[in-house]
Amino acid sequence: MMEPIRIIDSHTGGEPTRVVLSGLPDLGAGPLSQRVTRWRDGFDRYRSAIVNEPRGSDVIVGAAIVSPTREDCAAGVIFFNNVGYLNMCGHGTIGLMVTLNHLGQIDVGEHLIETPVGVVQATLHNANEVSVRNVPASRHRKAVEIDVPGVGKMSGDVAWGGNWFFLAESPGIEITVANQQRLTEVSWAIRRALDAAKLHPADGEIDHIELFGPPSNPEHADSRNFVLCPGGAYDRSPCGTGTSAKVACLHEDGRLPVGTTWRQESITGSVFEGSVEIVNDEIIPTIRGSAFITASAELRIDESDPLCWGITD
Ligand code: PYC
Repeated sequence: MMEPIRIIDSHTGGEPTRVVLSGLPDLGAGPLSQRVTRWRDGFDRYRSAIVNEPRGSDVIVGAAIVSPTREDCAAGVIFFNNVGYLNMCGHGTIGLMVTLNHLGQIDVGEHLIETPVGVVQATLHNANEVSVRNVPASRHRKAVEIDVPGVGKMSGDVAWGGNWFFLAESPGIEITVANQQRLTEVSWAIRRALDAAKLHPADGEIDHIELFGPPSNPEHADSRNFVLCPGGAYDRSPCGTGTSAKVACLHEDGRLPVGTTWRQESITGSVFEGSVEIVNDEIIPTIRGSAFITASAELRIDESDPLCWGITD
């Protein structure tokens, strides 16, 4: 039997994070982006074993703790999901911080976390609440017109918030869990339209679609969103990198001055607060949300089990 994989599960505003504490093959040293490549090329079945069925589901985001390259970082982290690896993950960083505190590895206060796209500054406010001062966010293209089969012409922004997003108003579909199937179909159609229009930036793929509608209660939130993740699951949280991309666009439109707060509600009703700072002409978003521990376990990989590496296509 192989060494078990130790995990702690949490959810951030409804979106699960599975923090991996041990049991992964050695990914070597060096920049985290290189370690992602080594993992993808040499050991991808571990990703599948950890997050895919029968142990996981399409919704789970994995967060493997790795040694940081910088001594001032509390941890390095590689995020992954049912289809691959994420650059950065906001809800996952909140889950990671709450998990590290649960393990007694960090206290309330500021900590640096290294991700494959840069170092983020995370503040643990108490056992559950975390702010993440993210990597710089920016709008790449404003009001891009695309023709979406079955929907018609849509206009939206392409923006980076640690992952690439297409952000648009929902085309007349109310953002409710009851409508998640239709929202998913439309968001896939948008992804295909972005492919057809060759709108992807040179250094990445727009693999997250974010649709907006009115909040359930304007006293509690400014907007409600639906976010389709790369592997087809929708984010149960307001999406940390998606909220970062949103606040960057709002700031560039003059709708979110420095010092003000945007309250982004998710399809499940959970809320992240977002704000921006300007440093060296770059927009630095901060998002704040809460996570709760849900489980602590050892995953067993028994190679006599034909599905021990997860169910894949
Ligand atoms: O919170 O940044 C996020 C995120 C990305 C994918 C799922 N959640």
